[in-house]
Amino acid sequence: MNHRFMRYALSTLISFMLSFPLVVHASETTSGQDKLKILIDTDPGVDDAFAIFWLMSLVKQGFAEIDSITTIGGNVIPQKTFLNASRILALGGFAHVEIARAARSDYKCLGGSSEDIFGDDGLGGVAMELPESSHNYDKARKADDLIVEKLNAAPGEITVVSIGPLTNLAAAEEKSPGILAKAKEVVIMGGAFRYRGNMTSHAEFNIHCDPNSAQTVFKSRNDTVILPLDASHKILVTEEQANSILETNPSSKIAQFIKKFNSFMVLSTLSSRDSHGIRGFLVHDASVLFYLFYPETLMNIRRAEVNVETKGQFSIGQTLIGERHFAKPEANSWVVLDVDEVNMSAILVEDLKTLVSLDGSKSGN
Ligand SMILES: [Ca+2]
Repeated sequence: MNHRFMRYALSTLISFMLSFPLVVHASETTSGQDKLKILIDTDPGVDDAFAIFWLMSLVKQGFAEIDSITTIGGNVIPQKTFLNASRILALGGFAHVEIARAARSDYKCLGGSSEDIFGDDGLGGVAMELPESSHNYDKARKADDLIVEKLNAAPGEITVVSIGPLTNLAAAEEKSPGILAKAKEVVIMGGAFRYRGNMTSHAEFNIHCDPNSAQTVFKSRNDTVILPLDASHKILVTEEQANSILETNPSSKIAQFIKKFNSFMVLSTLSSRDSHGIRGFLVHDASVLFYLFYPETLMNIRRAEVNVETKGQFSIGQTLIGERHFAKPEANSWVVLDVDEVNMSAILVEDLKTLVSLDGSKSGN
């Protein structure tokens, strides 16, 4: 064997080895270590349901793991959000995931709940059509207990994603000061900075619901990530896109519910004049997952000292960024103020198509 042939054989072998990873599907490259372990704090809520469906897709593609779910009253009362979370998990085949009940079951949202937007059941009137709940509200652990135990057991490993009022996270922080700093990250959908509020002119729903808890959470660590209405009001799933998801697998129950949720929310969103007249549904809660899995879609991220107005006569629940040029050793957050909405919408729809294409459930409905 001459040297020229040996060099050729060696270079061919190296080229083959280098090219091999390029033909492996992305999900197959994700080791268990790379998966994000996620605790979701939620008040389902149709946009919560969309965020959870999307997360299910990311789990099934090998990118994430749902560690547990904590529920809080918000869009509807705590007993209903707990039940809704359980039914949504059952639909996606995640009934084994633990769900905690609200840390404060007597808590009431400051401005009342959102039946006018999401329907009496919080899920556009179709909650009872979802699979039966396999979790028991009365026997479930309280959210603050679960959060404290989980973060103490695995410091720095669990990403806490909040897509509801911040009551549970604040209750955990009050029970065990410093506990939220043990999360890998705390990522929150909430607030409105340069964009109008959706509860009042100045306040976003999740923060307005429980402004004191929001302030406690923002003060709990110095790197909270906030996806406010400034970002989320651009994330739209249109009627046409919901149809395309259903067409991907018409027999999938998940696809059928996505279509039902979308149909309900299109009308609700039009009536609240939030979608520029487009027949689409604003999926605010999904915004947190763009930060975690598709950060290239975030266009304007501000380091900021964020505070919540907890006493204002007209501005309670408003989120504020310190703007004057004085030193800010108390900067506590990263705030996303603008996004690439065209690609966000396309990404979300494609991942939902992946979920429904993997869904073996059948329904005659
Ligand atoms: Ca929510």
